[in-house]
Amino acid sequence: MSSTQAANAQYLADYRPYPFILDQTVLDFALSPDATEVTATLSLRPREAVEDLVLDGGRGVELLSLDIDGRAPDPAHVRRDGESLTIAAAALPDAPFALTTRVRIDPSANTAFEGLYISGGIFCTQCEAEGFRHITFYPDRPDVMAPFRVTIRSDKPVLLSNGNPVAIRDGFAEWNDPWPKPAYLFALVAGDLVAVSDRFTTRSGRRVDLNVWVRPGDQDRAGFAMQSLIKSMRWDEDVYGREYDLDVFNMVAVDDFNMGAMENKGLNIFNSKLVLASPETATDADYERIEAVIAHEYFHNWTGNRITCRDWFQLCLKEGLTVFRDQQFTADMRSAPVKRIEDVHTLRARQFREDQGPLAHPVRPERYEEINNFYTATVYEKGAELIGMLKRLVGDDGYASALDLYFDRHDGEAATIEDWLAVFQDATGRDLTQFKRWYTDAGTPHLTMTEDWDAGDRGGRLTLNFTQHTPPTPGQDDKPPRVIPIAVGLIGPNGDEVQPTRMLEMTEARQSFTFDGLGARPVVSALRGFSAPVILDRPIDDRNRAFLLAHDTDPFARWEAGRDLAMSALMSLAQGGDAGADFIDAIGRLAADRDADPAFRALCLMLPGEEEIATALAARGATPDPDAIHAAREDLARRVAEAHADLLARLYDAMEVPGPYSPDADAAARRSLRIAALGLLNRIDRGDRAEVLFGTAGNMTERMAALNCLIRRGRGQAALQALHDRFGDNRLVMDKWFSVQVMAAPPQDAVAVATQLAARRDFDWKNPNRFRALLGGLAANHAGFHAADGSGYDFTADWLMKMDGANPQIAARMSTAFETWPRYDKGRRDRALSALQRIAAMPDISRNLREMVSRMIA
Ligand code: 0A1
Ligand code: ZN
Repeated sequence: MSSTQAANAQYLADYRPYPFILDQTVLDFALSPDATEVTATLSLRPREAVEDLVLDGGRGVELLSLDIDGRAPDPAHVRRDGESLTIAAAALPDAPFALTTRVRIDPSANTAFEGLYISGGIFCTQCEAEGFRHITFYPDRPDVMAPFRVTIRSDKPVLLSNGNPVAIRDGFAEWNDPWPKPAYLFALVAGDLVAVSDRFTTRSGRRVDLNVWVRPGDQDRAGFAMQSLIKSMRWDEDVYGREYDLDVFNMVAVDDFNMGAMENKGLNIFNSKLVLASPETATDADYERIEAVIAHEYFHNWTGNRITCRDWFQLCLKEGLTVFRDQQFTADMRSAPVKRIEDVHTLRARQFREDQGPLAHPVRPERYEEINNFYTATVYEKGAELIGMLKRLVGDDGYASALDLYFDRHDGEAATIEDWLAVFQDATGRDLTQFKRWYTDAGTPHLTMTEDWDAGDRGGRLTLNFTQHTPPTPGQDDKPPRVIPIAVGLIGPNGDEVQPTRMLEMTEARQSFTFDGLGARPVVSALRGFSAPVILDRPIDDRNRAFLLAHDTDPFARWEAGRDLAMSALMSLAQGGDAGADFIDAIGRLAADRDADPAFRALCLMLPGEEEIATALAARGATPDPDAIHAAREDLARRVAEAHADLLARLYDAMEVPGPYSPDADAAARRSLRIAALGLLNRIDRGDRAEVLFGTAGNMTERMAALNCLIRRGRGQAALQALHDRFGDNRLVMDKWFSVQVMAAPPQDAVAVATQLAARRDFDWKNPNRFRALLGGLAANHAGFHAADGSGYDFTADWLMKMDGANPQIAARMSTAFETWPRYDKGRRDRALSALQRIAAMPDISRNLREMVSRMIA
């Protein structure tokens, strides 16, 4: 790494409080698309002795005037570079003072969607993590918090900011946010918008006006978002005792947004795909995600806004906890076991994958160059797993009292992971020194379990022997043992549970646990509920896996047994062997089990994805062959379909949901089982069922499932045309139209399909959703992206380079398509590396993309 790169790095160890206290922020915006003027008055006072005052401020911020207590300082005391503005201590009073700056910015030129920009004619902002510095000069760091007063002048009809409205009239609005907040939670929206409105009364009787703001014409797709908000508000009161704290809560949907959504205080801004939904345009998965993300952003009001992060190294403090809370919420709204399985599935697909390669980092990183590169599965999803583990270790009551203490002790503060753990220690008396390693040490622990059975000892004694080992990750070679909660149950030979779930606490590198008085040897159900984010290796044969799939009382462990069976069949097929009959038999019995939740059966029927298989192979030290994996998976799916053709056909018919569409969990569960059956039958019915379904489906869930099947059978053209004819002017549906074609294309055609789509006029690549639809679609086509000739790598690299000039955040995020490159064969590795080197050599590469690529090729 060159010294210039190292000079850009930020280190946790370097933290120092800001030398000034900010008592109040007053902002005035005179909006104009290419020349917006921002006047900022900051009431500051020195924390101790007066030092130079350093304000963050990007290149696009043009300073028009600056004064201190109404007077311009000597210009010799004001220094500007590309990233900041410094006022020498000599120009500052040793007492409270007001600093006023006037700046000009150009929102219309902002294609990075960071700071103030325009999306479809709507002025909007995105300030996390460091976007505010593109709006004005400011101490843009989360531990500098202040109440905000904001005035907006604009001819747009709706003018919004954080907090409560003070005055709204034609061309003018004033907003007051009394809750001190860091700049990253600032927001402003100005546009031609209409609201779906409702009202909520908090349990202490505060009346809150709720608005979901959308473009005129989109109101009929905003009702579900409003209902999700109301459910979230009630749930946070019921479960965490947290009430909302302003008179209004506004949500806005915009089409151009780098991420999913943003928790700005009292003014959440959403990617429109996470607000707008109708049965005609959104799938069941979209509905579930909308409900979860709205909850997530709302929950941030307490975990993120009222208590924020001291610095960006502590990002997991708000994100891990808020993801955990939104997972709990979804579990309560829908099916808890199904939600747990889905979450583990996502964790493995995204976080285990990240942990396995060059981008692995701790849940709390200690160094970064560009913080936007750390909004990762590790910080979010693994961060949530750590909260779940803590809860398991201290129990539900311990968790509840720790959370109460957290809110009491840190309300209004910018906190750290040390503060978070101290709260648990103080509330429960438990020493969490070893647990902290989960935050500081990267990598997925590998856990092995062996069994010793002694029929003669103590009425039948079972000993479980565990070892833990975490492979090295970049910059961290040695990993001391962590505390691992391992939930274990035992199932007797007749299928009855002889030992209900017991939480074993492993703290050593190797450790054994015994169970006595068992009579006959039981089958061990281990890591129930996925009690820790580890990879468990145990010698178990397919017969016992099938036994667990049939009898385990823990739904996660049951699903996992089926997963293991499928993996074992796939590994065997991928290596030229045969598929074990156990999997095919067991899966048939489960599919036919009318007592089981249809959503659970659907999850069991879905074979592991190609990426997941590759990750599992790599974790075992093998080199995944994308083509062989693709072939093995197709082969197994066809065998399952052939073996269970009648059963699947019956399920497909029986799971039809009569009546008008409803996105509720039960209806969605039936559709998911129906679609899982369709996906398998599609292998043997030439796509005939899919064709009928596409023509008759009254909702987007079944329509997209059918389209996917048709493309896989090479007969998608007419359906694609029909979808385009009907929904060509709906951006969200067209995003699906782009992605499904690349994702479902036969691997050998994927790059050609992507190339052809990228040449279309409606491939509006600067729109993050459209770009992700196409490039993300290709990355999701495992064997297509990893085409042996390197064409997937080259296509992706070309587009990342182009995108980097417009929107570095999106380019950097999409570059993670390459994060697994070191695990493939030499030919692929060489081609991926040369694509990455080509990117690295780009003359004006952004800090975002440069950091990602240099970590990947380090
Ligand atoms: N805090 C938001 C996610 C978010 C992060 C960064 C953004 O811009 C770079 C935008 C949104 C959340 O967790 O929902
Ligand atoms: Zn969040």
